[in-house]
Amino acid sequence: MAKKVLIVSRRLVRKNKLINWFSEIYATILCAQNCIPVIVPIAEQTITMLPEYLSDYDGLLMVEGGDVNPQYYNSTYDSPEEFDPIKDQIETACFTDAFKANKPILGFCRGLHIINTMLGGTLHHDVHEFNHGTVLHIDHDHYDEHRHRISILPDTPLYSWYKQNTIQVNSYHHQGIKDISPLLKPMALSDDNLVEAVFCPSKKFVVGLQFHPERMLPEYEGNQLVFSSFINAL
Ligand SMILES: [Mn+2]
Repeated sequence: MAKKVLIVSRRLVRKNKLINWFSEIYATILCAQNCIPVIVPIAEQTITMLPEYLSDYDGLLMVEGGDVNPQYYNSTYDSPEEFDPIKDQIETACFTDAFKANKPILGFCRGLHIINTMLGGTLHHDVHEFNHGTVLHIDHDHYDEHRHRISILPDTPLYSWYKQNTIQVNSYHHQGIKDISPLLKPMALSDDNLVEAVFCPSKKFVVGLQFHPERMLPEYEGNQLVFSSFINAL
C-alpha cells in the first residue's frame, strides 16, 4: 500500500479569488517513491473535516509559507504580511496529531518554525536584525542562486545524510529560530550561529530544516537522502 503524506497547502489571491497551491516538486519527489501527497486545503470548512484527514495518514510534510502567528510563541510584532489564522490552525493541529502519534514529520522553513514553536521554542521576527546583516538569509536579486555556509554537527541525522562538516545551502527566509525547543537538538548552524536544522531525539523521525534540499537536489547526495529517510520512516 502506498503511504499517505499530508501537506497543508498555501493560499493567495489570484484573479480576485483565493486559491490553494503548493510546489509541484514535493508531489514529484513523493510519487517517485510510491507515496501519495494528500493535500489539506486551507478553508474554514477544512477545520471540521480535519478528523477525517487525521484518521488515515502516515506522515506530515510541512513546507514553506508565510510567518507563523507570533501568538504561538507568546510574542507580537507588526508583520508586513498578513498572518493566515486558518493555515496556522490547520497546520498546528496536523503537527500536534502527528507528534503525539509518533508519525514522521519533515518541515522546511515555515515547517521548521512550526515544529520549534509548537514544542516551546521561539523565533526571531527578522534574522537580519539579529545578525546585523553578517549572513544574508534571503537575497531577492539572486533568489535561487544565493548560498551561505552551514556547519553540520556530528552524530546527527543531518551528518549521516551529508557526511560533511560544512555545506553551502540556499536560503529564503527572514525569520529563524531564536530559542530552540528543549525537546529538539540542533543539527547545523550558519556562521551567525542561527540554528538551520533540528531533530527530536525522542521521536522516530521529526526533522526541521531552514534550507530547501528539494530546490538544490543535484548539489549534494544528502538532499535526496533527507526525503528517502523520511519516506523510509513512514
Ligand atoms: Mn539561512
